[in-house]
Amino acid sequence: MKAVASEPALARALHRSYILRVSSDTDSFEFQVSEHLRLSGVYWGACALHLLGELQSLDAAQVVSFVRSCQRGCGGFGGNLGHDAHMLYTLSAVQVLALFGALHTVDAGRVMRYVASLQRPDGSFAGDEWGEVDTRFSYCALCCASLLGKLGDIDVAAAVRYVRACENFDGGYGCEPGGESHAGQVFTCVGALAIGGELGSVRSEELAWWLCERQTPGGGLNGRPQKARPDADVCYSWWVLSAMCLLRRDGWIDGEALRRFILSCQDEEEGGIADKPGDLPDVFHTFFGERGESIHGTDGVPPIDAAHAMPASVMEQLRAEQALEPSRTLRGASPPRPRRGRPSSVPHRRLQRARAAPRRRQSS
Ligand code: GRG
Repeated sequence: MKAVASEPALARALHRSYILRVSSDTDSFEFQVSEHLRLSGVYWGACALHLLGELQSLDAAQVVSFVRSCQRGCGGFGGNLGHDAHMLYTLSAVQVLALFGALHTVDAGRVMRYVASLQRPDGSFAGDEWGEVDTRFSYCALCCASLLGKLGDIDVAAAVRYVRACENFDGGYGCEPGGESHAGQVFTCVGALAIGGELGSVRSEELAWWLCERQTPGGGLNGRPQKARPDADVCYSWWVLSAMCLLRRDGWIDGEALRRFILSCQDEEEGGIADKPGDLPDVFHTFFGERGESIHGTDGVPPIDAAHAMPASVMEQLRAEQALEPSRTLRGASPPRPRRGRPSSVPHRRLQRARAAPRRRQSS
């Protein structure tokens, strides 16, 4: 009888061991070269373990204490002990504390004073005191404020106006007004608009077309048009899909082909997920690969809040706690939960036919 090849599946136990191994092997090359972004590494690793139902494998008290020691006098957090504060690591710190149910251990008002100090008159945010401006930092500011239940501490209307000014003719978004559309920036802008309560201002159809055209013949996703092949990278499973989820159009891509691509990037002997098939795995791509699985509801990975990039269960708990606080200033409800499956109005086959047909582009 012919042997039936076993279906590929997420190697959950191997990924758990991989994350724990690379987090504790402090002498490794990878650990040494990621010193400057340790706090984000902790977020990727802890969140990946949470999605595997294995957060308890980490020593919560040790992680929370490390995060708190990265806080600087200004209220923001650096990427590691003694490093300068930056918006990127301030968000990672807040996310890790939320994952461990330890947000109450920091003074939220102090963190928000740092975040608010980086908002400029045009509504944009700088990443740190040196002034680089990018829509990534707008997202970090809005996400931090939302997780801390303190959206009222920043000028949300101005922040949203700035993000909207970064929209391009193709429906995508860049890192500043006029900047090239890129899937990473699309995530930050759509996430920022969702948190700011202005998701309705997105040209959803145009943007969803641009996003679903990021799927390559191998099933993976790339970050922008006109890339040389092979250009798909596992991290775009998150940047693209989360934006599509928020727009409720995640069914416009072929989820099964994407799943096959993500699984083909797994190291099936040592664990971990790489950016592309055959490359060495790392924690960043392990985290984003799992998230792609989460959005499609496959391999038992639980749902994720696409706007806050946090497990949905953690967000539910946080919102329940904040609802009890009289000072809560969050405007409106949480953004829509990620949808599972494809919307019936645009079945995948119809989309493929539509892709093959010529279509009119909106001019700038
Ligand atoms: C909490 C999930 C989360 C994020 C925090 C930092 C941040 C907010 C978002 C970053 C969004 C972003 C810009 C992602 C893109 C990352 C990436 C793979 C960049 C590579 O850029 P290129 O130009 O890659 O080298 P391509 O693939 O376009 O050639």
